[in-house]
Amino acid sequence: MMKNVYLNHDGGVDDLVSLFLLLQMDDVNLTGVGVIPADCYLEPAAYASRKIIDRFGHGKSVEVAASNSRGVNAFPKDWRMHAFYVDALPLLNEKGSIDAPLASVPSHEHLIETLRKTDDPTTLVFIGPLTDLARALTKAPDIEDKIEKLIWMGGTFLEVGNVEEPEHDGTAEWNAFWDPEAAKRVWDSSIVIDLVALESTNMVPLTLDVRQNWASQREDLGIDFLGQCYAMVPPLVHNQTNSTYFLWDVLTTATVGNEGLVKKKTVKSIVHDSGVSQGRTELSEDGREVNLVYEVNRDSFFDYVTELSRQG
Ligand code: AGV
Ligand code: CA
Repeated sequence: MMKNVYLNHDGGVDDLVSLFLLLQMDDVNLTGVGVIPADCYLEPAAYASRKIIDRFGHGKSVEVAASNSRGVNAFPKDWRMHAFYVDALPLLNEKGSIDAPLASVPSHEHLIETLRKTDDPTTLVFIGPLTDLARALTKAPDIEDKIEKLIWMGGTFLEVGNVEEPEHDGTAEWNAFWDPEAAKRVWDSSIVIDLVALESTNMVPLTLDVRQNWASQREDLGIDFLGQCYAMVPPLVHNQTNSTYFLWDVLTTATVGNEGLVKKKTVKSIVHDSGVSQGRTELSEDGREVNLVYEVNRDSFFDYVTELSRQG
């Protein structure tokens, strides 16, 4: 059966690779894409998205909508630059023109319109902050009924998150930290949430053997695309640093096509929306239910991503 999927991403290397992967899944009907300028700059991220749809979308027509949302806590500029590098890849610019349409409305409105006009419910895949979803829910509460579930890359219940910023205690994950109030708004809804948190994404760092595997298969156009993208970001070599890259969003997207790669359990949680722990997701009996993805079969995951990418 075909699954309706709407993607909202924030233009990182793993966000753009996630878009590429969704376009390779036979049983996914990608109904639209929203781009939010959180861990990216908007213009190159929207261009790169449209070029990926043109080059790797197998003729599908998918509209891309740019967000006008603003965050609370800005991402480091160095990370936000990555979208410029992907957008400039010769592999995406051979044609010299862009066909995939840009929506005429901002992405939270595009989300509302797309959910309303799609007959069956839609699975939301959010691999950046939840701002556009929070705004859409507040503007059009009726869309909750059209949402099958939300799969979100965000949050963690580990003691240490991945935010290292002044005036913060380090307990949050970045997508929650960028707009903690948006996460809280979504927590307050009755949408079913699958949380691909740092518990599982910490198990899939970018390592040199992963890069080498893709390099040695670069005669395949899709695998070359993976290799080119992951050449732009720092791998885990000796020690983990604040910049070390993981396949956060790619793991999230892979669960759409292959649920068997991960283990999930239901927990109850709240979100801190202000103060030194803002963006922290915390286990609490007073909180709402989320399905926490806490473990991944690493080897099967990388095999799945590589085979899905193969253009043949
Ligand atoms: O917290 C993970 C999220 C994912 O959606 N992003 C990157 C992924 O797209 C933010 C982030 C955390 N650490 C980073 C990030 C790093 N070292 N480099 C770039 N982005
Ligand atoms: Ca992201």
